[in-house]
Amino acid sequence: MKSNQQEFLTDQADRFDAVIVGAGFSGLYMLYRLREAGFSARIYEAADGVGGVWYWNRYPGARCDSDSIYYNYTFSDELIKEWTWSSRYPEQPEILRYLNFVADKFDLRRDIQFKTRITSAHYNDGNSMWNVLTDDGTSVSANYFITAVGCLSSANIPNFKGLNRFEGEWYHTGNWPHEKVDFESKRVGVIGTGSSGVQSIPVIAKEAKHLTVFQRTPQYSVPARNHPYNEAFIRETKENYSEIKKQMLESRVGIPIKRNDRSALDDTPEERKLKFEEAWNKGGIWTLGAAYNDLAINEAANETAAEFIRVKIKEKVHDPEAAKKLMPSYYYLAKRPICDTHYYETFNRENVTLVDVKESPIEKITSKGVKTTETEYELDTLVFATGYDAMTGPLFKIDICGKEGKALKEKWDNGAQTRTYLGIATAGFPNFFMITGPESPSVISNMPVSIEQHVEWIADCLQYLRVHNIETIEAKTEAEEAWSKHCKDVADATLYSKTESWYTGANIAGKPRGFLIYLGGVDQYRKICNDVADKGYKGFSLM
Ligand code: FAD
Ligand code: N01
Repeated sequence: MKSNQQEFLTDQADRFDAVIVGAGFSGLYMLYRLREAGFSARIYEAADGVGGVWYWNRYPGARCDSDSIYYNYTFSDELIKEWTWSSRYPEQPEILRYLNFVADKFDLRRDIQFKTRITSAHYNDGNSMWNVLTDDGTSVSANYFITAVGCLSSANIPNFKGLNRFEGEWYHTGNWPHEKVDFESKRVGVIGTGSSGVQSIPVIAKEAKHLTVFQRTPQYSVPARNHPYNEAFIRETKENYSEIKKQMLESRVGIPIKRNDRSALDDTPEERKLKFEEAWNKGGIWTLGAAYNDLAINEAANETAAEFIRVKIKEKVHDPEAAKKLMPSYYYLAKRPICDTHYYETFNRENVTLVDVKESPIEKITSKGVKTTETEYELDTLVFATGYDAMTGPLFKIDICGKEGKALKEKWDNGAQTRTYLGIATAGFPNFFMITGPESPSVISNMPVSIEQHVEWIADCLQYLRVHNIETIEAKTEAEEAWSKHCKDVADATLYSKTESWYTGANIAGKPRGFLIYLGGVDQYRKICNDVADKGYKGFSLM
């Protein structure tokens, strides 16, 4: 007897207008738009549920750091009316509930195949179709291959010697068990102090017998100032959402924050302190960076904000040695900004030890714990908050081959030569679209805004092709060369590309360096994409 899945694949659906990979924010909306436009589409999702990041990241303290009223879909007025966020930065379960609510409301599940990983997608030059293979060996074909794989879905577990010998339990924040992990009376180690570490460390510290934090690079973190939303605020937000949406679209990062159009160096130290204090008191990741217009481009201006935060760390952390270790020196904003709830204060707890692994690097994992060049830390549980092989990582996990069998990984020279047109398409790969692909604003924006823009652009494009009877669309090499150069020029005018981070690939051993994010702002980027479409998809070959 055939299983339900086999029946489905052989009997009805081995050919689609579009195959979409991933059922997070991106894939769900892509499916919705394509269905609305009358295309047949199917999502393949490795997890057994929708949600993407919010399905996988169940670690203690996981929550968004975009204000929730902006960290949602805006395409449906009905959805805005029906869903109410509890607080400024809700926790992971609430965001996952939201995405499940969306999937149910728009009846999306019937076109999603869960627990299925896409392993390869090969373009067939003969019939201009994509042949897509899943990890259960099933093959399907589609006119369009659309990746909604996320920028941060390929977990990075550093290749420490000896991990297989560790006798305790270990977890990566981005692949957290569904059951509660019990830290009570445990000696816990957390490696990594990026956003995931900074969110989880204060929560784990409260529960664990002892927590050892292994820090390689200290971070600038500002207070989140999370709080419940009150009824009046919710009512006002819902009533004015069309105006709020307009402001989101017109902003640089997809969140309506007014940037002070003044250099930090034009104010006196006293005036600057007032401005920074005001932002610090508002909290959140975007406010301090918007206090002046040159913090991300001018070293001296940047240092004023960096020093402001360092002074705050010194004030919060009682032990001067620990405070010193926690003070960052890289350019503020050039690594992904972070906000926290009592992160620095956690290092005042008796049961927390901070280990600087730049000073004494981790040599290996032993059966008992973590051995640095100085000492061995015995642990029952080890948490890897070590981030992701971002941007290209999830794409390279799929064997994607374009015209004449050329692999994406080969074309991009393992990432060293990543070239895209608008971050959506790449030459040599007809009818292939990437949602929030490399060289789009993606991770330096409030992502749902960028996701909606990409999805709508792609859906409009497919309708244009259908109306004009066009079989294939492919980025021109000269268009992508120009776009990649533009991205690089914009990044090189800032401090971002001068700082080692996961933005540049520096967090992954052996990964080629490059800055794969468009920094021109989501407002500007939208205009460019619309202009390309308005000019009959300028920069693309249509056949
Ligand atoms: P994802 O949510 O990553 O979904 C991709 C899906 O594709 C996953 O479910 C994955 O299983 C699936 N997939 C990947 N490869 C395959 C394959 N080969 N076969 C089948 N399935 C596959 N951004 C913000 O703007 N604000 C925030 O506050 C914010 N908070 C974040 C918090 C955390 C902990 C993390 C990790 C990221 C956060 N982000 C935030 C960034 C986040 O990536 C985006 O906001 C958004 O969730 C991305 O949605 P997505 O659908 O594009 O990708
Ligand atoms: O990962 P990260 P993350 N030895 O790469 C350290 C989003 N997000 O999961 O800085 C020792 O930022 C590494 O050290 P260093 C958000 O976009 C959002 O925390 O490379 N340490 C760093 O400290 C975010 O930026 C939220 O020197 C090692 C840490 O591990 C992105 O996801 C929450 C190491 C990794 O930090 C990624 O965040 C969570 C090694 N070999 C995530 N390798 C929100 O709040 C790495 N490290 C919304």
